[in-house]
Amino acid sequence: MLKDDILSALKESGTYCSGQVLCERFGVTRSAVWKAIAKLREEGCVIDARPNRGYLLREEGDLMDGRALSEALKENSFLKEILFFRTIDSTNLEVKRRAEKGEEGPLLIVADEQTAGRGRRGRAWSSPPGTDIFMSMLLRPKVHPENAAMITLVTALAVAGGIQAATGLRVQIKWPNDVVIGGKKTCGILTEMSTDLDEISYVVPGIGINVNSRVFPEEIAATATSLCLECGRTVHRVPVIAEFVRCFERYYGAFTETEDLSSLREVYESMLVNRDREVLVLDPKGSWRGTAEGITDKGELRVRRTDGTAVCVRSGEVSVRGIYGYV
Ligand code: BTX
Repeated sequence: MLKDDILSALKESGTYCSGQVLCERFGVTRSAVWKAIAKLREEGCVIDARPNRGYLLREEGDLMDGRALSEALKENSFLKEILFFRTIDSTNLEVKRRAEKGEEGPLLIVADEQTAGRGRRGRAWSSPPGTDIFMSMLLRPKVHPENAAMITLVTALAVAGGIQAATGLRVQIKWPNDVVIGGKKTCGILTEMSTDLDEISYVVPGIGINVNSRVFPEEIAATATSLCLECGRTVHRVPVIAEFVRCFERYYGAFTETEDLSSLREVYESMLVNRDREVLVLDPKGSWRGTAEGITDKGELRVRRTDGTAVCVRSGEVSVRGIYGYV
């Protein structure tokens, strides 16, 4: 892409680069160069333009492309394939289309923008271009379908671990699968599954991480945050993805070995934002309050009711809220 070539040329030069030189080097018109510069600015690059001197790259922003992703993940032995899309309807939909055609996986699809990003239960996931991470994996685990819901918790753990490793931020998990920083949502996970008789055909964990978004649609502005807002600087997406994959490989391996979370429970609980907090359990049969104590080996939330009895709450059947708000 011309804009990627121009960015490389500006980086190489380190000083002002004339528009004429760029036109000649890439065999394009001045207006094509100008359009590419405008696109780079849209993606967060800070570029000075001066008459007679040309363009100077002051700040790189965060560009993501397939080359950078493959390079960052070249040591990984878990994923058989990594694909990058500049724009797509939904990475979950693309993985499912490929799974239905018989692709084996493990496959990772990453997109810079989604035009139909999906949340759970038909909700939407805000997916603007140039700033955040939208990715999905194709997995074909040999576990009982009943245990597949735990993959969502494994994914949340890997996202939390990946963000922590890449940024140093203190990350927490709102059971079962929201990754939160400072009490606000920075990641959502949508896991979809297809079964064939009593066996899993495939599982698709889809992950949206707010990385460099600075403003959010009004309806989520109070509950959403991003890595950039929390760190106070632009965060590069590729290292976050690479650290996530590293963590995921380890945690997923531990899960598939025992088909439960026995070896991950401790680390999950250490990140659990609900732990020892009062929660409101939104059971369709009637909401009730209690104190969250931790999770079980099957990934249920252990909640102590006010009458002293302990109840294990399953994800998918109920949701949990903090009694004063989102967490
Ligand atoms: P969820 O149902 O838990 O969350 C959706 C709700 O979260 C929305 O109704 C809205 O209130 C809020 N929300 C929407 N966008 C954002 C955002 N960017 N940050 C914080 N809050 C938001 C969570 O569903 C599952 C999201 C999975 C998204 C990934 S992206 C890659 C993959 N492809 C795809 O289409 N979905 C997944």
